Amino acid sequence: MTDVIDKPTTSPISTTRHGDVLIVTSNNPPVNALGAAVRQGLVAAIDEAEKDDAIKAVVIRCEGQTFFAGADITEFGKPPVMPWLPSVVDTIENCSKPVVAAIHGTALGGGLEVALGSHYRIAVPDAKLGVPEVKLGLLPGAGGTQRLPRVAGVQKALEMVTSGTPIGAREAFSVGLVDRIAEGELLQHAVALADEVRDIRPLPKSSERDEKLKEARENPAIFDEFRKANARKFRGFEAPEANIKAVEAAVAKPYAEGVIDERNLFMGLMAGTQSRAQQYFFFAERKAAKIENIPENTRPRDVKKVGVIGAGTMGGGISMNFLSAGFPVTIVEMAQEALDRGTGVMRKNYEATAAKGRMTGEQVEKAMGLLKPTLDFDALADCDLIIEAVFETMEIKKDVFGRLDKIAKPGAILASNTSYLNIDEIAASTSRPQDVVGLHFFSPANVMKLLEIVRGAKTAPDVLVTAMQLAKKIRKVAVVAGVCHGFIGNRMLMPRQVEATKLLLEGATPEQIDRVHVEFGMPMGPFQMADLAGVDIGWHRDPSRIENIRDALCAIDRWGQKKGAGFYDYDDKRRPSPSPVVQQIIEDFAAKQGVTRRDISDEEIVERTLYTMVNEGSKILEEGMAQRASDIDVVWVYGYGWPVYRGGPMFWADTEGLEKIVAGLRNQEARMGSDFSFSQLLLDKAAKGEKFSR
Ligand code: 3H9
Repeated sequence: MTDVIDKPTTSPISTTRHGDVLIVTSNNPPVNALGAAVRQGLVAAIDEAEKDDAIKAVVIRCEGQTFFAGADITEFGKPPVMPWLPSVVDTIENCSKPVVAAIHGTALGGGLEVALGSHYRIAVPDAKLGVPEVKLGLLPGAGGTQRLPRVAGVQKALEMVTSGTPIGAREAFSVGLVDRIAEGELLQHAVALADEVRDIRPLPKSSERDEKLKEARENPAIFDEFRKANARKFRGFEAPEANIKAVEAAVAKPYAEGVIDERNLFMGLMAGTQSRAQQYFFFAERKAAKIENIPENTRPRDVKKVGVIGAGTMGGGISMNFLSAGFPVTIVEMAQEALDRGTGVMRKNYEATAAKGRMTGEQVEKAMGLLKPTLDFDALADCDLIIEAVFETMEIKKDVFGRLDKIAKPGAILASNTSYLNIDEIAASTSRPQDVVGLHFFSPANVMKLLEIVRGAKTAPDVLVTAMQLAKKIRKVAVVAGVCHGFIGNRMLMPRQVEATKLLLEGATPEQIDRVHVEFGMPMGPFQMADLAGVDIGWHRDPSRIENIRDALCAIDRWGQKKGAGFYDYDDKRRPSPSPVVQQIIEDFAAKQGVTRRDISDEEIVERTLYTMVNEGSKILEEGMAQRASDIDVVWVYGYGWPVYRGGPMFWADTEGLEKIVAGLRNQEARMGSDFSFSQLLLDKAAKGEKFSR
């Protein structure tokens, strides 16, 4: 198309003309966030269209990878700069000439609100539209909660605002959120649409529509039904309820009043700790991808083929990640039976995903077709990345790496999935320690988003960069950890476990400790987790050797949910109930060890299980085992279900106040005895009034 450039501009918003259509283009990389300059530019562009009689219609579009991806989150918490987004969207809607939003990439949050303010929306087929504010602890605050239900219907709006998950352009078209799909060149189609509608009056304004509100007006019970159906998902979060209330206002009140409710609810969320935590976490996740102390422009190695050693639960899950991302995987086992069992489980997992409609049969076959199961270790010779997922014993790992050293091609990355062991020691059993790295997946490895990349003393920079890039390809969130026992996540789990077990002896029950953790927002407490994972994990398998409560449970077959009994009793639907047997075992142990049982307060549980984790996190940080405090938070949110509305353990400690954490730990210091020692960094930061997060 030939356009006449009207005026050069340093603003991210420029205007050009195509006939009598004014094309307004945003160029604000990387994601066209709606920062102050963009907002000012948009208002100026609409003003330009209003003032010029020759202009009959307007198209708003973006350069780069995406349509506006929302408000500029970096502006949150800073003094507001006018015009604010709600009035920009109103200005667009009130334009006396039709405005067409031309959407590619992702129209998210404020971006979708700009599109909703426009009179028409046209999108390319692979565009995505959504309101992810809820993930930042917010709601769409530029009229989105009021316009979206009017345009897409109340039910769809409720789903979108509370899940934050975007929908594809075709679905958006089917619910009326998009008026047209542009098959071909977007701008051309957008201008054609603008031409087509230039004379249609009155202009269709989203805020004035209400035919899609009728059903909910007649049946307001849908809101409580929606709340009930999603109660589990929303547990602990403030933003979903505020989003529902805002949509409820859209239905119950005239638009002008509904937007006031939206504003008040938005401000309430913005002032709260949860939204601060969730916004912090948004950036934490992105920061985690940045690897420190490596030369800039380090190029990744080429990885086309992946090898996995071990077809057990971990090896199978790890392989599935790569198969799903289109990598051929060679999986090696020692016995045919184990190999068949492993590949059978992988197929079953894929088929279960397909049964839920999240994969097609064709995709299942495609993924399984990329798998090469074999008993021949030498078949790994042509793999670019080989991940070992064998038994967690140093001797076995060393043996595997020694063998790999002999057969792997030069430059192949040799990775261990160890969850505790020393990567440097493993690397030393090869002649190429620079190629060795830890890739610690979390179980179930095909589901859990977290990947700890363990950086050995000699791991080459390009190996780290490759691992980080691969993590993205297999849709994991990766965090770099140093070599220490348990790395970041499991290392912090240890003090929690030690104190939780001691608390049992001192008078707490598994139910009380788990309740405190669940009320805090964790998906489950330490004993529920033990029952789920298996109480027998790491057990010495000698029923006559009973040294602690776990040994005692294992000796009588209480291995957890899989045996119908662990710290809890389970019925045939796996519903837990407190176990008198376990209670007796605990009391007997306490008596044997001379521990006087007493009432334990919930506060003590928090101080001894959660504050100790913060202390351990601080040690990890001061030893340089994590690159930054926010990486520790990413590990805990993605690896262990720490509630994201508390930001992660280190951010949470900041919100509690580090002085309070130190005081709480001092309260418990004597009881914790030699199991506990203070992190100097924590003490120093508390004394100086500093925080972990900056
Ligand atoms: C909102 O709209 C509120 C309104 O309703 C009401 C207001 C009154 N702002 O993710 P990536 C940065 S709330 C500032 O790696 P991708 C990001 O930090 C907003 N910066 O790329 C990163 O920086 P760096 C609702 C942002 O291709 C870089 O861009 N919208 C923003 O994997 C690349 O990001 C959202 O919540 C932003 N809004 O994914 C959408 N977005 O390179 C949030 C990104 O320095 N964004 N950055 O690390 C996303 O979901 C993804 O970024 C997106 C691209 C899918 C767009």
